[in-house]
Amino acid sequence: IDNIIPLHCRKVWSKHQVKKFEDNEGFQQRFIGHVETTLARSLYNCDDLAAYEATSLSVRDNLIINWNATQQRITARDPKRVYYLSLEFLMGRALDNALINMEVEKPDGKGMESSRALVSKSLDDLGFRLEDVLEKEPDAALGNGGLGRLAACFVDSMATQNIPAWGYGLRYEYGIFAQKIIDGYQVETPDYWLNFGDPWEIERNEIHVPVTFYGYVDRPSGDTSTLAPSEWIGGERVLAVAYDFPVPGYKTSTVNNLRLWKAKPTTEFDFAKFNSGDYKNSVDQQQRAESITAVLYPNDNFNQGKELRLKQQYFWCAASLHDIIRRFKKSHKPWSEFPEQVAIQLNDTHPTLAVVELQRILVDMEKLDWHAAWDIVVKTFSYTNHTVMQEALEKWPVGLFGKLLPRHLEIIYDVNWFFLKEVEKKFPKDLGLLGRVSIIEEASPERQIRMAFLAIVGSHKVNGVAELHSELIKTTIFQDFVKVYGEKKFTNVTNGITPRRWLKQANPKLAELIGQAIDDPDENYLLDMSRLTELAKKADDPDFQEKWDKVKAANKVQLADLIRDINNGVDIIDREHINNTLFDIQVKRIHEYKRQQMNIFGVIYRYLAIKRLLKEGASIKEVAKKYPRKASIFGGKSAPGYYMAKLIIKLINSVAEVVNNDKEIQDLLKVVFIPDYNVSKAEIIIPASDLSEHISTAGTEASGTSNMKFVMNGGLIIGTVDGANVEITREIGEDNIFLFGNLSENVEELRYNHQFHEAEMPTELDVVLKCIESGKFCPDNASEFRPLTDSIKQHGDYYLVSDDFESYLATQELVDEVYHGQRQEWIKKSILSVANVGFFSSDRCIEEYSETIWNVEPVKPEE
Ligand code: GL2
Repeated sequence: IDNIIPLHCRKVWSKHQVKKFEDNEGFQQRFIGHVETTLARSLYNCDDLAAYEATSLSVRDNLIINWNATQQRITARDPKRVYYLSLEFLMGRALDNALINMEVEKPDGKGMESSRALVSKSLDDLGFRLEDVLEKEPDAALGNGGLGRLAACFVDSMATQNIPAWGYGLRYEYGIFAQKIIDGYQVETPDYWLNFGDPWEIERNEIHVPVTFYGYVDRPSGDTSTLAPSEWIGGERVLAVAYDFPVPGYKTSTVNNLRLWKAKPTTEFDFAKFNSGDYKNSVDQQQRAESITAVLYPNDNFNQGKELRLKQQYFWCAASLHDIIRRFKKSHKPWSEFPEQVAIQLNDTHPTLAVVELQRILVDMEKLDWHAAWDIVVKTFSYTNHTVMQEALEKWPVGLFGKLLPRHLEIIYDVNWFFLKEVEKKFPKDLGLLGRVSIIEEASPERQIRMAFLAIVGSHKVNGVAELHSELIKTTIFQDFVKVYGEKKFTNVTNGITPRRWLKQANPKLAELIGQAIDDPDENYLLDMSRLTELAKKADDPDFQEKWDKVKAANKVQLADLIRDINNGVDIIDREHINNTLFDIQVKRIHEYKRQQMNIFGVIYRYLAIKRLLKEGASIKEVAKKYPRKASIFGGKSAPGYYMAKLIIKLINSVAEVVNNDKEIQDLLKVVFIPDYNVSKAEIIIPASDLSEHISTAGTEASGTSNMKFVMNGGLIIGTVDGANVEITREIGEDNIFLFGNLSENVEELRYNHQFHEAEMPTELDVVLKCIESGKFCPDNASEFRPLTDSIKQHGDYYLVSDDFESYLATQELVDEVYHGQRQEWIKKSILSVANVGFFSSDRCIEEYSETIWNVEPVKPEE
């Protein structure tokens, strides 16, 4: 640089170097500057939305300064970098998170503190309330659920730990749909989150990558072997344009980058079409480019197999790899060192095409020998599996695939051929095995590409996301691969969550109380959550218990406010008894395997039991002894095409209608469905829970991450022995969790039995199902919920509701006893749970990935 830019120019530049704001004055100058110039507004028409934008732009300025420094530092040191490829990043809101993570100097000059107080005070002086300003930010909801939120937690932790890491994804114009509930039914409306623009994104029109689809393959050398360098003559070209989102770490000046791609038409114009008079069509075709990144597919744990989805995947992989390689080439190192410079993590199989694309680039463009290239590929990639459910595993019909990506299909066939040769060498004549592990499935009516198998073959490590799940993949879906590769290729990294968002941001009162209790008012423990164990000493202290309980009560009031708002200003939960009402919450995607149906059946059972006691002449007080106050709170979206899940939502709302309007039961039971569950609602809901439900059929939920969030906020769990519940139990102790139900090793047999024997209904469930079938909750259409009851009675009860229902109810009774009968015990359990939740910080995950999979080290800012 010194040689290129003359000294006098450098002097002028450095004289005017942009500085970060560090005090109220500095912030206010920035803020007003952005209002008056960037937004072209004035004091007189600056509303909360404009204030949100100006605040974000001002904070972003500071982040960009740190971002530049971080990127320069990394370029100078040129360490190994991590690239986290995820089709989903469920980021939620950015401003509050940035305020918490970004530090400014303390007013007394003695050290640093979070910038939140400074900005709050500055806004106050300018006539705005930070709370109102924060509320103006729409959620960046570019994900479906746990998988996308995990990616968001991971980028936070990577920045916090100064890992040189970038996230790569897609900039969907429409995130996950907004859910409305109309007459009890889910109605989807588009989430055009970019309506007012997004102050957090930096559009980089200068960074654009051409991406090709369709066309045919040519081998200019005349060599007919598909292993020879080939030329792919594409039929359609679009441009990938980069949009960057700064990702600030906590208590560090490191700011990493999340790069999302948007599809745009190329400026090339189809003159042939134009000249033939087809101007309109030639423009239309260009326009279609933008549809690639228009919308996030709203399926969670389900593979739909649509061509546009495959297009999204290739578009994103091609653009990201191009970017990664461009950066690698700057250091002029030989290709053999690529895996020492680059680690690419595949978040599920969605980015598996990147494996094939890298092989294509190395062989076709860089002219490396096939095997040398493949060696580099495998050392570069690693793959995280997030599910064992068949319906979620990605497969592509070879016809569709070959049409869109003809050269990639050839490469996959060749990769498979060499892989199967290796297998055959190890296990001669085991034809069955060859068929079972082949990347190409000989299915009818058409062959399919098994993306998970391709990801395994193309990676050096494969990990599951919780211990139980990582064991299960080895004994079920990937069993044969363990035989081929040995155990060592398969490992576990149990999921985690960022305590900055899920404790500090969502529950500032609890974060503060913890800081006081463990003598850490600066909240450094958020960087080392093992320090929470010091809380255990206070678990029996009545004063501390009272403070703890007060925080919970205040959070419950906030949730009650939210519920009142969605109910047109009318309270559903009795305000006077909030601290005496057990908030029992299940919020997550609606899925049969997650068993919201079992939860609502339990609610119906309770309701009927209360009614029966009243009918038998018991007083409400007597009934309350057996069935004390409870609010059953639900939230979550169903995939738009998932009939059963939508019916579950309707049932919950129909039950709510009956129960909440039944004067006779006098508020002993309330049922609430919170529409449009998203990250910012989660930040209000989770801190308010007494109990949360994680009740999937054993062996189906790979990990779950909301279970960790609830525990971190002092809620207790009722759950099955599934996913991360197992390790949560190990960490917090089995006395502090309410486990029930059959174990995963029994599931297969139970399912088998259901097929051949008349379903044996436990009496409790029988009563509930009969009540539903009677039309009690849908008098106008008595058979409405028949598919739900039939799936249990007639269709084999695949999710084993009938097998777990009795132990579920019994465990709920135990919950009531402890919550209402031994409140101090309850609070003690809550404190002890938080004391031992440290393991589930996503910082721990990133350390494990860095050490055991990526082999990367932090690049710390100079002190
Ligand atoms: C999921 C799993 O269902 C969930 O149990 C897990 O916690 C997350 C993150 O690992 O991944 N798999 C998946 O396909 N989705 C998930 O949320 N959508």
